[in-house]
Formats: sequence, structure tokens, C-alpha cells
Amino acid sequence: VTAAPHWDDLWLNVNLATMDASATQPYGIVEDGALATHKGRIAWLGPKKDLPAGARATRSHDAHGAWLTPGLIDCHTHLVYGGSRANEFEARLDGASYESIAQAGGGIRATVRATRLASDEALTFRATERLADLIAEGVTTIEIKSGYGLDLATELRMLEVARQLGLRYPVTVMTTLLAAHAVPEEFTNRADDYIDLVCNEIIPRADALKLADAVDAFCEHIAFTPTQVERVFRTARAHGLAVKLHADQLSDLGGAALAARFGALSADHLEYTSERGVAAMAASGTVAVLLPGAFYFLRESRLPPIDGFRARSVPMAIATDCNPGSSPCTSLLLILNMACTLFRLTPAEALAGVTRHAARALGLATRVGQLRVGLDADLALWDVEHPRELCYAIGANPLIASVHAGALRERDILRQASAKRVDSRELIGRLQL
Ligand code: DI6
Ligand code: FE
Repeated sequence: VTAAPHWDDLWLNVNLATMDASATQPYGIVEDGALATHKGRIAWLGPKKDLPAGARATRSHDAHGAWLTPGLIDCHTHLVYGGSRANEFEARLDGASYESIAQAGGGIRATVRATRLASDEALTFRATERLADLIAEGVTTIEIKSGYGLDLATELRMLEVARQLGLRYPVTVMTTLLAAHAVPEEFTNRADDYIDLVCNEIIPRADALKLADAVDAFCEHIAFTPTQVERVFRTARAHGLAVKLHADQLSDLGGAALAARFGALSADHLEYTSERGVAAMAASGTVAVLLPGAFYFLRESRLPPIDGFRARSVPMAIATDCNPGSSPCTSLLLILNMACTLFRLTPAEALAGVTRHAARALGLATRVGQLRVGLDADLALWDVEHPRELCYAIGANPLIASVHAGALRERDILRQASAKRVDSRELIGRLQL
């Protein structure tokens, strides 16, 4: 006879959208369910009527019929940066293009100048405000890239700031070294020399300091060639680091196939990806990370090959791409709506894109992204009638509470953190663990 379980937390009067890959229907719905957590993990879930006899919990929560989903995952962000590019937004409305601004020394280079000048405190402060918005929408895992330093010291500083955010706030942070984001000013017309620096110094240092979980690059005519990206990827793989790629965003340089050839976790953007690229991704198991915020903000008209991804069962994740140039967005819920409206994903596909598939894009499929026994107790509780409402509404935030690694935070403190009415320093203090 096994003793009746005694859990830390038990959610009752709750509906579950497990997003479980093995479920027979899209959301993995369990109506009138229950979910228990213990020591930071999901310990039990199922229909309430199947709860083991005599089960007890230190804390019981009546969810009043609300819906639990896995905590949301934003698997592609450039959250840490200095300055703003509202001036470029205005210039584009005056006729300038994203590429012409970049070629004239603005764009990524403008943010690099601001980021190099910013103190660690300033970078942290701005990133915390953006992070608070995401956390207030139920995000419990986030990827954060470097890529606005483009020198050894600043790239490392960005990664350190990102790591610190993960230690201070209720969110799991995965860091990505994106030193090959643009050719820095001081290397103008010497892109290969800059790639030498990336491969010989920046990747080895970041790895030695354990600051990077993965390595990314921007393969594009305004950034790096496939040959240069290959050098970065070979170096990353030699250090045992996972790779991913900003691929085929503005033109088709064969980025998706290149990423697939290196067994990349994900290839991201993908508006110009060819059928050959889709097939290569399917064969390598590379996740397609779609970024409707950048598509929207740059007024792109070419759609990623979504039917191709569906036909070959390439998992599609979606993310904010939060960055000052192409997607100044801190709402993953808005991105859910854009994925449906602009990319025609179904709400179930979009929700899988910020849970199960986003987890896989970060190499975290065995830890987060589904409600399953043994996975991290990362949960979001929503005041909705059905999970499809998370994709339907524009500008609403029905989050009631979120749980990260078993620790509960209720909506009012999370919501205050995104409303700028209260002094930010005080909020930051209150959000701390
Ligand atoms: N593609 C993007 O959309 C972001 N980075 C990238 O490689 C935008 C970067 C920026 O404009 O600051
Ligand atoms: Fe990006």
C-alpha cells in the first residue's frame, strides 16, 4: 500500500490545457481537472474525480473554473539593449527603408552605440521593465540574446545582465550569444576579420565563463554571408554549444538549410525560406521560429512557408523578437493574435508555438512547455472560457496568476509590475524572490 500523497500545492475547480504532445485533441483539454505541484515540479494532474484517495496538499487553491496552461515561453528576444529607435520608426514613415537606415550606419549599429555607452545598471533597469511586461502575461521562460555589443566586453556584459535577470526574477532565462549580428563600425569592410574575433575570442570567452547556452547569427546581405555563418557555427559546435540562426528574413540566402545542416535548435524569421529549406529543417528536426511582430513592424508582405512546415510536420514556435529595430514588442499575447491573423496559424498551433514548440526551440522540451508529471511547475492561470481566447483578444490580459518553479505570484503584483504607475525601483524590489 502506498501512502496517500502530500503535495505542496493543489489546484482544484480548474480546467487544464495541457498542450501535451501525446494528447488526442489540440489543446490537451482536461475539464474539471486538478493539478498538484511538489518541490517545484508537476506531481499529478488529471480529472478531479481521479484524484488519489486521501491526497492532501499544504496549500489548496480554488481556481473558480479558470484555465491552467503551461507558463508561456518567449523563445526569441533581444531584451537587453540601450536606447530607442523611435526616430527610425519615424524616418521609415517618411519613406526610408529598414535596410537603407542600416546601410547609413543606423539600425543595429545605432543600438550598438547606445548599448556600449549604457551602464550595467541602465541595461538591467530597461530590460527589467520589458521583462516585467512579459512576466505579467504569464511568461515563465525567456530566451535573451546579446548582439548589440559586437565587442568582447559588451557582448559578455549583455549576457551577464541577462543571466542576472534569471537569478532575480521569477523566470527561467536562456542566453544566446549573437556576436555575429552585424559588422561593427570599427570593422567596416572587414567582416571576415570580425568573424575571426567572434570565433577566436568572443565565443571561447563566453563559453569559458558559461555565459551562453547557444550561439546565433544573422545570415543576410546586410549582415553575414553563409560562409561566415558556417565559421561561427563550426566554432560553436566545437565548444559544444547549440546553434540557431536568423535565417531568410529579408532574402533567401539558404539560411534555413544552413541551420539544418548544423543541427540547429531553430531557424528563425523564415519569410523567404524555400521548399528546399523547409525539407532540410524537417530532416534535421529544426524548429521554425516565426516572428509575426517583425513581419508586422517592417510591413513585410512575404509570408513564411507555413503550409510547407505543416505538410512536413516542422514544429512552429512563435516569439516576440522583442528588439528596438524590428519588433519593439513586450506582449506575447499580442504575438499570439498576430500569428493567427497575419500568419493564419490556428489558435491551437499558436498556443503550441509559445509552449511545447518554444520549449523545444530552446532545448528544454523535457523540462517545460507542457503540463505533464515531472516537468517544472511553470503554470499560467487565465480568466477565460476556453484557451482559444488567449489568441482572440487584442490588448486584453486575462492572467490571474502564474507559477514559476512551484512559486505562485498573483495577478495584482504582476500587473502592477507592468503598469508604470508605481515607482519602478519599488516594483523591482517587490518582484524579487
Ligand atoms: N533581425 C531582426 O529582426 C532583429 N535582428 C535581426 O537579426 C532586429 C535587429 C535590429 O534592428 O535592431
Ligand atoms: Fe531577432
